[in-house]
Amino acid sequence: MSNLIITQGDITTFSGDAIVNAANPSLLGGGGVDGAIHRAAGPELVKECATLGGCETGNAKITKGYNLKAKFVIHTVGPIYSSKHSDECKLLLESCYKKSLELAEQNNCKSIAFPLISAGVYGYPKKEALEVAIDMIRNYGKNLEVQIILFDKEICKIAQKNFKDYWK
Ligand code: AR6
Repeated sequence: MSNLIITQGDITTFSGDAIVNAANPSLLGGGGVDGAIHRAAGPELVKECATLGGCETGNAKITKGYNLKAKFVIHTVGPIYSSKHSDECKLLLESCYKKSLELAEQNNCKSIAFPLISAGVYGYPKKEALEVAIDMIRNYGKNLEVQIILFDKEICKIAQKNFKDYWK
């Protein structure tokens, strides 16, 4: 049995130790999964985020989960995809997963859920984004129960077709 499952759903309903947010460098909220997480967590979340001094691309910062079922939110900032700089984008996306998993372990998390970072507004190719997520979680998330929670039907189809061993 793997400690990783890929499933369809809304990450804001995850009840476990931590959910990861695909944030922007301000950490002050936005659209997509970021907007959904802030709406579900309530206004205390942005207040704590405002004390963190932002976050660089490829890095991650942790807050409490407030009204969410998850204890923590780990905010990470994925790269804005550019095909001219695809190698650099990949390194930055890898770093998002590594830093997020490290923060989860440092905070004694046992379970964590990820959205598909950078695969929405930031334009990272969806299949490649899934490959990076799976590789990094397999390498750095060995002590955690991990879910990748997909929202977008097109990405679900890609996952079912290419990564069916993890699909649930
Ligand atoms: N649960 C799980 N996944 C979701 C949810 C949800 N409730 N809502 C959307 N997604 P995006 P990015 C998926 O655009 O590409 C924000 O404005 C979505 O279908 O949220 O990293 C930030 O503030 C997609 O597959 O994040 C930044 O400015 C995935 O989450 C910027 O967007 C990521 O899409 C970050 O862009």
